[in-house]
Amino acid sequence: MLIRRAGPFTANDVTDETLYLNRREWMVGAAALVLMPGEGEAATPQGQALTATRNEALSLQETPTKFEAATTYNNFYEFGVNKEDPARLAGTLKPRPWAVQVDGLVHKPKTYDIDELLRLAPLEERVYSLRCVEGWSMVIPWIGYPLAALLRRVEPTGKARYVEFTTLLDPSQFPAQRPSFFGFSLEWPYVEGLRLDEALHPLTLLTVGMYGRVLPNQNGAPVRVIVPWKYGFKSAKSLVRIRAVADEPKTSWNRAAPQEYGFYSNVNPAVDHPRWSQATERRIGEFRRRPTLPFNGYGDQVASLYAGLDLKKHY
Ligand SMILES: Nc1nc2c(c(=O)[nH]1)N[C@H]1C(S)=C(S)[C@@H](COP(=O)(O)O)O[C@H]1N2
Ligand SMILES: [Mo]
Repeated sequence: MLIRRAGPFTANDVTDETLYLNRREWMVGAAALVLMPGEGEAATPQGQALTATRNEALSLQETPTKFEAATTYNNFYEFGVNKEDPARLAGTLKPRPWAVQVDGLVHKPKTYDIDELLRLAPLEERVYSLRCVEGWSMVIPWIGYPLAALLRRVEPTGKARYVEFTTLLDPSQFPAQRPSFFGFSLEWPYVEGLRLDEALHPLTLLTVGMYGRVLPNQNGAPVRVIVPWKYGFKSAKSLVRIRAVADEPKTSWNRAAPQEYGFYSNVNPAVDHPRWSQATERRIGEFRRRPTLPFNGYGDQVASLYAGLDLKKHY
Protein backbone atom coordinates (compact mmCIF):
# COMPACT_ATOMS: atom_id res chain seq x y z
CA MET A 1 0.00 0.00 0.00
CA LEU A 2 1.03 3.58 -0.44
CA ILE A 3 3.07 4.79 2.49
CA ARG A 4 3.06 8.49 3.16
CA ARG A 5 4.61 10.00 6.23
CA ALA A 6 3.28 12.91 8.25
CA GLY A 7 5.29 15.73 9.69
CA PRO A 8 8.37 16.88 7.81
CA PHE A 9 7.76 14.51 4.94
CA THR A 10 5.86 15.44 1.81
CA ALA A 11 3.37 13.67 -0.39
CA ASN A 12 6.29 12.73 -2.61
CA ASP A 13 7.78 10.58 0.13
CA VAL A 14 6.19 7.47 -1.23
CA THR A 15 7.83 4.15 -0.65
CA ASP A 16 6.92 0.82 -2.08
CA GLU A 17 5.96 -1.51 0.71
CA THR A 18 6.05 -4.63 -1.37
CA LEU A 19 9.64 -5.62 -0.56
CA TYR A 20 9.02 -5.28 3.15
CA LEU A 21 5.66 -6.97 2.72
CA ASN A 22 7.08 -9.98 0.95
CA ARG A 23 9.59 -10.43 3.71
CA ARG A 24 6.78 -10.32 6.30
CA GLU A 25 4.70 -12.82 4.35
CA TRP A 26 7.68 -15.12 4.14
CA MET A 27 8.14 -14.87 7.89
CA VAL A 28 4.49 -15.75 8.54
CA GLY A 29 4.84 -18.74 6.23
CA ALA A 30 8.15 -19.82 7.75
CA ALA A 31 6.73 -19.57 11.27
CA ALA A 32 3.88 -21.85 10.25
CA LEU A 33 6.37 -24.33 8.80
CA VAL A 34 8.46 -24.77 11.95
CA LEU A 35 5.51 -25.14 14.29
CA MET A 36 4.62 -28.66 15.36
CA PRO A 37 0.98 -29.62 14.87
CA GLY A 38 -1.08 -28.01 17.61
CA GLU A 39 1.48 -25.38 18.50
CA GLY A 40 -0.23 -22.83 16.31
CA GLU A 41 -3.31 -23.05 18.49
CA ALA A 42 -1.80 -20.79 21.16
CA ALA A 43 -3.92 -17.96 19.80
CA THR A 44 -7.38 -19.45 20.03
CA PRO A 45 -10.51 -17.44 19.29
CA GLN A 46 -11.65 -15.38 22.26
CA GLY A 47 -14.64 -13.19 22.94
CA GLN A 48 -18.35 -13.86 22.90
CA ALA A 49 -19.41 -16.87 20.83
CA LEU A 50 -21.98 -16.22 18.11
CA THR A 51 -24.49 -18.72 16.80
CA ALA A 52 -24.64 -18.61 13.04
CA THR A 53 -25.76 -20.92 10.27
CA ARG A 54 -23.20 -21.60 7.55
CA ASN A 55 -24.40 -20.30 4.20
CA GLU A 56 -22.96 -23.14 2.12
CA ALA A 57 -24.04 -21.71 -1.23
CA LEU A 58 -22.05 -18.52 -0.62
CA SER A 59 -19.06 -20.15 1.06
CA LEU A 60 -15.75 -21.19 -0.47
CA GLN A 61 -14.86 -24.85 -0.19
CA GLU A 62 -11.42 -23.98 1.12
CA THR A 63 -9.67 -24.42 4.44
CA PRO A 64 -9.77 -21.12 6.31
CA THR A 65 -6.55 -19.28 7.06
CA LYS A 66 -5.25 -20.07 10.54
CA PHE A 67 -6.91 -17.85 13.15
CA GLU A 68 -3.43 -16.95 14.38
CA ALA A 69 -2.46 -15.48 10.99
CA ALA A 70 -5.82 -13.80 10.40
CA THR A 71 -5.48 -11.93 13.70
CA THR A 72 -1.78 -11.03 13.68
CA TYR A 73 -1.24 -9.98 10.05
CA ASN A 74 -3.63 -7.07 9.61
CA ASN A 75 -4.08 -3.75 7.89
CA PHE A 76 -5.69 -1.27 10.28
CA TYR A 77 -3.85 1.98 9.77
CA GLU A 78 -5.54 3.62 12.76
CA PHE A 79 -3.08 1.51 14.79
CA GLY A 80 -0.06 2.05 12.56
CA VAL A 81 1.37 0.91 9.28
CA ASN A 82 2.95 -2.42 10.25
CA LYS A 83 1.06 -5.67 9.89
CA GLU A 84 1.65 -6.55 13.56
CA ASP A 85 0.61 -3.15 14.96
CA PRO A 86 -3.14 -3.86 15.13
CA ALA A 87 -2.72 -7.10 17.12
CA ARG A 88 -0.26 -5.40 19.46
CA LEU A 89 -2.14 -2.14 20.00
CA ALA A 90 -5.85 -2.84 19.46
CA GLY A 91 -6.49 -3.34 23.19
CA THR A 92 -7.29 0.39 23.37
CA LEU A 93 -10.34 -0.07 21.12
CA LYS A 94 -13.53 -0.44 23.17
CA PRO A 95 -16.20 -2.23 21.12
CA ARG A 96 -18.88 -1.80 23.83
CA PRO A 97 -20.86 0.36 24.23
CA TRP A 98 -21.03 1.20 20.52
CA ALA A 99 -23.57 2.87 18.27
CA VAL A 100 -23.92 2.94 14.50
CA GLN A 101 -25.70 5.87 12.90
CA VAL A 102 -27.59 4.82 9.77
CA ASP A 103 -28.84 7.92 8.01
CA GLY A 104 -28.59 10.19 4.99
CA LEU A 105 -31.05 9.79 2.13
CA VAL A 106 -33.31 7.34 3.95
CA HIS A 107 -36.90 7.55 5.14
CA LYS A 108 -36.21 6.04 8.56
CA PRO A 109 -32.81 7.14 9.88
CA LYS A 110 -31.84 5.40 13.09
CA THR A 111 -28.90 5.05 15.44
CA TYR A 112 -28.51 1.39 16.36
CA ASP A 113 -26.95 0.12 19.52
CA ILE A 114 -24.48 -2.59 18.53
CA ASP A 115 -26.37 -5.33 20.35
CA GLU A 116 -29.58 -4.38 18.58
CA LEU A 117 -27.68 -4.40 15.28
CA LEU A 118 -26.47 -7.93 16.04
CA ARG A 119 -30.05 -9.15 16.39
CA LEU A 120 -31.49 -7.37 13.36
CA ALA A 121 -31.29 -10.40 11.06
CA PRO A 122 -30.28 -14.07 11.36
CA LEU A 123 -26.51 -14.43 11.57
CA GLU A 124 -24.86 -16.41 8.79
CA GLU A 125 -21.36 -17.80 8.51
CA ARG A 126 -19.78 -17.24 5.12
CA VAL A 127 -16.33 -18.35 4.10
CA TYR A 128 -14.98 -15.65 1.81
CA SER A 129 -11.54 -14.91 0.50
CA LEU A 130 -10.29 -11.39 1.13
CA ARG A 131 -7.79 -10.11 -1.45
CA CYS A 132 -5.62 -7.22 -0.31
CA VAL A 133 -4.50 -4.79 -3.00
CA GLU A 134 -0.93 -5.53 -1.83
CA GLY A 135 -1.05 -9.02 -3.33
CA TRP A 136 -1.93 -11.37 -0.47
CA SER A 137 -5.20 -13.00 0.48
CA MET A 138 -6.84 -14.88 3.31
CA VAL A 139 -9.82 -17.22 3.62
CA ILE A 140 -11.98 -16.21 6.56
CA PRO A 141 -15.22 -17.61 8.02
CA TRP A 142 -17.04 -14.33 8.61
CA ILE A 143 -20.27 -13.98 10.61
CA GLY A 144 -22.90 -11.42 9.74
CA TYR A 145 -25.90 -10.81 7.54
CA PRO A 146 -26.46 -9.04 4.24
CA LEU A 147 -26.00 -5.28 4.53
CA ALA A 148 -29.20 -5.11 2.47
CA ALA A 149 -31.18 -6.27 5.51
CA LEU A 150 -30.09 -3.16 7.41
CA LEU A 151 -30.46 -0.79 4.45
CA ARG A 152 -34.00 -2.01 3.75
CA ARG A 153 -34.96 -1.22 7.37
CA VAL A 154 -34.05 2.43 6.95
CA GLU A 155 -35.61 2.65 3.47
CA PRO A 156 -33.26 4.54 1.11
CA THR A 157 -35.06 7.33 -0.78
CA GLY A 158 -35.17 7.55 -4.56
CA LYS A 159 -32.27 10.01 -4.44
CA ALA A 160 -29.86 7.57 -2.74
CA ARG A 161 -27.27 6.25 -5.23
CA TYR A 162 -24.28 5.46 -3.01
CA VAL A 163 -23.55 4.34 0.53
CA GLU A 164 -20.74 5.84 2.60
CA PHE A 165 -19.06 3.97 5.46
CA THR A 166 -17.22 5.79 8.22
CA THR A 167 -14.87 4.31 10.82
CA LEU A 168 -14.68 5.61 14.38
CA LEU A 169 -12.69 8.83 14.88
CA ASP A 170 -11.23 8.74 18.39
CA PRO A 171 -7.55 9.43 19.02
CA SER A 172 -7.87 7.99 22.53
CA GLN A 173 -8.63 4.59 20.98
CA PHE A 174 -6.63 4.87 17.74
CA PRO A 175 -3.00 5.96 18.27
CA ALA A 176 -2.39 6.89 14.62
CA GLN A 177 -5.19 9.48 14.83
CA ARG A 178 -3.30 11.47 17.48
CA PRO A 179 -1.74 14.73 16.27
CA SER A 180 1.46 13.66 18.03
CA PHE A 181 1.63 10.35 16.15
CA PHE A 182 4.73 10.31 14.00
CA GLY A 183 4.38 8.07 11.01
CA PHE A 184 1.84 7.10 8.41
CA SER A 185 -1.06 9.45 7.89
CA LEU A 186 -4.38 9.19 6.12
CA GLU A 187 -7.06 11.82 6.57
CA TRP A 188 -9.20 10.51 9.41
CA PRO A 189 -11.75 9.16 9.82
CA TYR A 190 -11.33 6.30 7.36
CA VAL A 191 -14.10 6.54 4.78
CA GLU A 192 -15.18 4.01 2.18
CA GLY A 193 -18.10 3.75 -0.18
CA LEU A 194 -20.12 1.59 -2.51
CA ARG A 195 -22.68 2.22 -5.19
CA LEU A 196 -26.15 1.50 -3.75
CA ASP A 197 -26.60 -1.59 -5.93
CA GLU A 198 -23.23 -2.92 -4.72
CA ALA A 199 -24.23 -2.24 -1.12
CA LEU A 200 -27.53 -4.08 -1.65
CA HIS A 201 -25.86 -7.06 -3.35
CA PRO A 202 -26.45 -10.29 -1.40
CA LEU A 203 -22.68 -10.93 -1.13
CA THR A 204 -22.06 -7.67 0.75
CA LEU A 205 -21.91 -8.69 4.39
CA LEU A 206 -22.46 -6.55 7.46
CA THR A 207 -19.91 -8.40 9.55
CA VAL A 208 -19.89 -8.77 13.33
CA GLY A 209 -17.80 -11.88 13.85
CA MET A 210 -15.36 -14.44 12.53
CA TYR A 211 -14.28 -17.96 13.45
CA GLY A 212 -17.44 -18.45 15.54
CA ARG A 213 -17.05 -15.39 17.75
CA VAL A 214 -17.34 -11.61 17.78
CA LEU A 215 -14.72 -9.78 15.72
CA PRO A 216 -11.34 -9.35 17.38
CA ASN A 217 -10.51 -5.64 17.71
CA GLN A 218 -7.74 -5.85 15.12
CA ASN A 219 -10.20 -7.21 12.54
CA GLY A 220 -12.60 -4.30 12.94
CA ALA A 221 -14.72 -4.84 16.05
CA PRO A 222 -17.55 -4.50 16.65
CA VAL A 223 -18.88 -4.16 13.10
CA ARG A 224 -17.43 -3.79 9.61
CA VAL A 225 -18.42 -4.42 6.07
CA ILE A 226 -17.01 -7.22 3.89
CA VAL A 227 -17.18 -6.80 0.11
CA PRO A 228 -15.48 -9.95 -1.18
CA TRP A 229 -15.13 -9.03 -4.87
CA LYS A 230 -13.24 -5.81 -4.11
CA TYR A 231 -9.74 -5.17 -2.77
CA GLY A 232 -9.60 -5.43 1.02
CA PHE A 233 -9.42 -1.70 1.69
CA LYS A 234 -13.06 -1.34 0.58
CA SER A 235 -14.05 -3.46 3.60
CA ALA A 236 -13.96 -0.72 6.24
CA LYS A 237 -13.61 -1.65 9.91
CA SER A 238 -15.11 -0.44 13.21
CA LEU A 239 -17.99 1.45 11.61
CA VAL A 240 -19.89 4.24 13.36
CA ARG A 241 -21.85 5.53 10.41
CA ILE A 242 -23.53 4.13 7.31
CA ARG A 243 -24.99 6.90 5.19
CA ALA A 244 -26.99 6.82 1.97
CA VAL A 245 -25.87 9.64 -0.31
CA ALA A 246 -26.48 10.99 -3.81
CA ASP A 247 -22.87 11.44 -4.94
CA GLU A 248 -19.87 9.14 -5.04
CA PRO A 249 -18.29 9.26 -1.56
CA LYS A 250 -14.79 10.70 -1.21
CA THR A 251 -12.94 7.62 0.01
CA SER A 252 -9.74 7.66 2.06
CA TRP A 253 -7.43 5.78 -0.28
CA ASN A 254 -8.76 7.51 -3.35
CA ARG A 255 -8.04 10.88 -1.72
CA ALA A 256 -4.57 9.78 -0.66
CA ALA A 257 -3.55 8.47 -4.09
CA PRO A 258 -6.25 8.78 -6.76
CA GLN A 259 -4.02 7.42 -9.51
CA GLU A 260 -3.47 4.20 -7.52
CA TYR A 261 -6.77 3.57 -5.76
CA GLY A 262 -10.03 4.17 -7.58
CA PHE A 263 -13.55 4.22 -6.22
CA TYR A 264 -14.51 0.83 -7.66
CA SER A 265 -11.43 -1.19 -6.73
CA ASN A 266 -12.86 -4.43 -8.03
CA VAL A 267 -10.29 -7.22 -7.88
CA ASN A 268 -8.98 -7.31 -11.43
CA PRO A 269 -5.90 -9.29 -12.51
CA ALA A 270 -5.96 -7.52 -15.88
CA VAL A 271 -5.47 -4.05 -14.42
CA ASP A 272 -2.14 -3.65 -12.67
CA HIS A 273 -1.52 -1.30 -9.79
CA PRO A 274 0.75 1.47 -11.14
CA ARG A 275 3.62 0.04 -9.08
CA TRP A 276 3.01 -3.72 -9.20
CA SER A 277 1.15 -6.48 -11.01
CA GLN A 278 -2.21 -7.71 -9.75
CA ALA A 279 -2.06 -10.93 -11.79
CA THR A 280 -1.21 -13.22 -8.87
CA GLU A 281 -1.57 -13.38 -5.12
CA ARG A 282 -0.28 -15.35 -2.19
CA ARG A 283 -2.73 -16.96 0.18
CA ILE A 284 -1.32 -16.51 3.66
CA GLY A 285 -0.13 -19.97 4.70
CA GLU A 286 0.73 -21.05 1.16
CA PHE A 287 4.08 -20.72 -0.56
CA ARG A 288 3.31 -20.67 -4.24
CA ARG A 289 1.49 -17.68 -5.64
CA ARG A 290 -1.81 -18.39 -7.33
CA PRO A 291 -3.53 -16.54 -10.14
CA THR A 292 -5.87 -13.77 -9.04
CA LEU A 293 -9.38 -14.24 -10.38
CA PRO A 294 -11.54 -11.45 -11.84
CA PHE A 295 -13.77 -10.07 -9.09
CA ASN A 296 -11.82 -12.31 -6.70
CA GLY A 297 -13.71 -15.32 -8.07
CA TYR A 298 -17.18 -13.81 -7.57
CA GLY A 299 -17.61 -12.79 -11.23
CA ASP A 300 -20.65 -15.01 -11.83
CA GLN A 301 -22.48 -13.12 -9.11
CA VAL A 302 -21.28 -9.55 -9.63
CA ALA A 303 -19.93 -8.99 -13.16
CA SER A 304 -23.39 -7.93 -14.34
CA LEU A 305 -23.23 -4.93 -11.99
CA TYR A 306 -20.56 -3.50 -14.28
CA ALA A 307 -22.02 -4.24 -17.70
CA GLY A 308 -20.94 -1.49 -20.06
CA LEU A 309 -18.44 -0.01 -17.60
CA ASP A 310 -14.80 0.27 -18.72
CA LEU A 311 -13.04 -1.41 -15.79
CA LYS A 312 -9.64 -0.08 -16.87
CA LYS A 313 -10.98 3.44 -16.54
CA HIS A 314 -13.14 2.75 -13.50
CA TYR A 315 -10.45 0.87 -11.54
N1 LIG B 1 -10.87 1.56 9.21
C1 LIG B 1 -10.05 0.80 8.46
N2 LIG B 1 -10.57 -0.23 7.75
C2 LIG B 1 -9.76 -1.02 7.00
C3 LIG B 1 -8.37 -0.74 6.90
C4 LIG B 1 -7.86 0.35 7.66
O1 LIG B 1 -6.67 0.66 7.65
N3 LIG B 1 -8.73 1.08 8.44
N4 LIG B 1 -7.57 -1.53 6.10
C5 LIG B 1 -8.24 -2.23 5.00
C6 LIG B 1 -7.35 -3.18 4.30
S1 LIG B 1 -6.13 -2.49 3.33
C7 LIG B 1 -7.54 -4.53 4.36
S2 LIG B 1 -6.63 -5.58 3.40
C8 LIG B 1 -8.54 -5.13 5.30
C9 LIG B 1 -7.86 -6.13 6.21
O2 LIG B 1 -8.82 -6.78 7.01
P1 LIG B 1 -8.32 -7.88 8.08
O3 LIG B 1 -7.25 -7.26 8.92
O4 LIG B 1 -9.53 -8.25 8.88
O5 LIG B 1 -7.80 -9.05 7.30
O6 LIG B 1 -9.18 -4.14 6.11
C10 LIG B 1 -9.52 -2.94 5.44
N5 LIG B 1 -10.30 -2.08 6.31
MO1 LIG C 1 -5.44 -4.13 1.90
